[in-house]
Amino acid sequence: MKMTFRWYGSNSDSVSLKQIKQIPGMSGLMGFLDYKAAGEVWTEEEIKAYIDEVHAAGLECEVIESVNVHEDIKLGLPTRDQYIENYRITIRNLAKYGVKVIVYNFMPVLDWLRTDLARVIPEDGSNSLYYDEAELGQMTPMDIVRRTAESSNGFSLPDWEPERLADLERVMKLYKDIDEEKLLENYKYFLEGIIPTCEEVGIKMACHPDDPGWPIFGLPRLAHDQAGFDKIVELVDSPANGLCLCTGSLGSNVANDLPAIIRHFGEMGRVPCLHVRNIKHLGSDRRFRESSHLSSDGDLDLYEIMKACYETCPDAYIRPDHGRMIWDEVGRPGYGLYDRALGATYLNGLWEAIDKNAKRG
Ligand SMILES: [Mn+2]
Repeated sequence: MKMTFRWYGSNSDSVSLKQIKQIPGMSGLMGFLDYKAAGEVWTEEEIKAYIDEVHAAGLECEVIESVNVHEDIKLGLPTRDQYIENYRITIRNLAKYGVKVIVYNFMPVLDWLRTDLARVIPEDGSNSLYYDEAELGQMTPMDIVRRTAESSNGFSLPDWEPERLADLERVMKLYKDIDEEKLLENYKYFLEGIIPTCEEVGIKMACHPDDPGWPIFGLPRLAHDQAGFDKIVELVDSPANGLCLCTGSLGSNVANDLPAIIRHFGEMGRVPCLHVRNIKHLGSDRRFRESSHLSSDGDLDLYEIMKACYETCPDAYIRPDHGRMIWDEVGRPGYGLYDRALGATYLNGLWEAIDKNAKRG
């Protein structure tokens, strides 16, 4: 296991590489060029500049999260071939600088979604990301985009880039005739286009789950339970066609048994990386907040999750996912320093205990 941290670059992150380096046990980043639009080639110069800076801070950058998939690929439009070719060039360029895993998702139009980015947790006065399906039901997609942009403390949010969402209504209409089956077909075409390149250069793709873990606004979604992921890993039968199991995203759906899902795909050799965080359901199965990582603060058993990882995918990259905002920190919602650092330390502690126990037999 390698413990990593998400970082957006020195121009757009409230957290510095020096601070990340000082978190105990931190091996490196899940890095990101946040200025690249979906479909654009990531040039060697851009990648080199970013990774040189990370290396200079004494950290690795073996995971990139994310290289976004252009909407035309998901829609299966004729222009997809050019975007797939661009994606292949990006894969090759990243491999040249030591990248081993690329996280991505195949969610139509809207990525992760919350109805409140700073919901105060009454018990301790911290705040965290919050979701209420009933509240979302009162909103249009444009409402949620506006609200998300307005409450992000001035930081750009991953996958909520204004350019990408500017023609939201037009793109939503294009999905009218696309059901799950058609989306899966378009997904297969994409994977068949890129997986041979990944195999050639030694990169693994890692599909991030839908968040929350069910379809929203009538858009089809494929990646939110074991059955859905079974279909995805079968699309192209290769270890390079892998998953980024995100416990918070999958955990939003109360039917998901996280340790069992990790074991299932871990044993298949399809889990190159995980996001590990906790979530607390609030009286209804579609109303939840993100809690601290500690098992007893939420609904997920982080000990069983880390144990499943230790036993079935011990070489995976892990990062603490979103954290709460604590100690009056101001930063990108979900991506402050303090609570994620506490999360990493807790996960490292669980890992050490599991490891020592296993070695004592
Ligand atoms: Mn995640």
